[in-house]
Amino acid sequence: MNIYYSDSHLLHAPPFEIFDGGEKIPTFEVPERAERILAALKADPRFSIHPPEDFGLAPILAIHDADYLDFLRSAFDEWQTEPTDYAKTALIPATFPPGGWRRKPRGLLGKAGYYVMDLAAPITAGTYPAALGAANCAISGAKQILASSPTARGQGVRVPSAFALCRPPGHHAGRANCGGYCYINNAAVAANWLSAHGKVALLDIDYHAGNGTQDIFYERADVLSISIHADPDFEYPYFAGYADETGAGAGAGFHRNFPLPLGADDSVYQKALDQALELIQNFAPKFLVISAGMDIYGEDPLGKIRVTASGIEQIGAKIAALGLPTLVVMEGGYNNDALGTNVVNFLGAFL
Ligand code: SP5
Ligand code: ZN
Repeated sequence: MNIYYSDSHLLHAPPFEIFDGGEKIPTFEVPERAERILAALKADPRFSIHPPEDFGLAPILAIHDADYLDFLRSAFDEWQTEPTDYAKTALIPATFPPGGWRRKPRGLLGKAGYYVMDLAAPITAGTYPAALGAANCAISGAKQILASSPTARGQGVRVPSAFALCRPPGHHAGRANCGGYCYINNAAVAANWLSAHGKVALLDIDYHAGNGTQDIFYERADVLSISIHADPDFEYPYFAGYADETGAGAGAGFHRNFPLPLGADDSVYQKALDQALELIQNFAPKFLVISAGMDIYGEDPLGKIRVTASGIEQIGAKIAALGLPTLVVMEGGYNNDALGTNVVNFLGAFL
């Protein structure tokens, strides 16, 4: 399997995030995450590591708001020019518009409150190039599964799959927002890129609801987006990911959420997965994109559901059994000791 990975993720290493209770903590979303996954993949001859191709801004601007992207590009430098009495290493706004307030201020901190969803998406000097690198990894993987998808698949021809080792992750980034460690929605960029060549299903198995992906594809019928996650009534991102959110306009019926109770185990998880996979089968997409968060793992420091290591393997096996050209895109997962093994076990199912 081809793996797409860029060292550019190292440019993004925020020194802290603000956690529940206002606690300033070292961020969970660290470069070591990608390094651990890369090491595990390198140690296994079934995987070959490739640098991404540079696709420029067009495929990103196809799903993200141009002014938002420009904010991401320029925010850190613009912030540096403002006189303040505090150190400026990581931009985190402290004022956010409540529902219905849609003014976009011209000043930097006002724009930050407008575009940033929470206190877990610090913007540092290297955030933008790192996020671009991750998006290019996702598109590179998409390009590879497109190139190796036979128009009429013969017997015994292997179904293509690829893995984009994206960091920072993407699924909380909507059309015009960052949040939850995410800046550019890598999986959505890749899914949209593939949608020019046929219908796409995007299945998000990260522990947290994929609010960004939901936002981006909510009114589209050519991309079926499905997210299985901890119930947002009790868990981040709180304001999206509910079962009754099923798409709108032309996209009515083409988004689905499967909120799970906190403490859900393998059997609860697999039941939701079976329903999601049935929806995908009925949709009959040409391509499948997986937002693969490993924070569903029972021992994850941010997760409160209890999927086991073999459960993760089984999730991979069931998804692979769909027999679709599949791009797997890395999202969350914060148990660094287990991350490499969980990713390898998940990907192994596609080989
Ligand atoms: C990509 C991804 O997995 N982003 C996750 C971002 C989560 N950010 C805030 C989490 C705060 C949740 N607090 C619950 C306490 C759990 N011990
Ligand atoms: Zn997550």
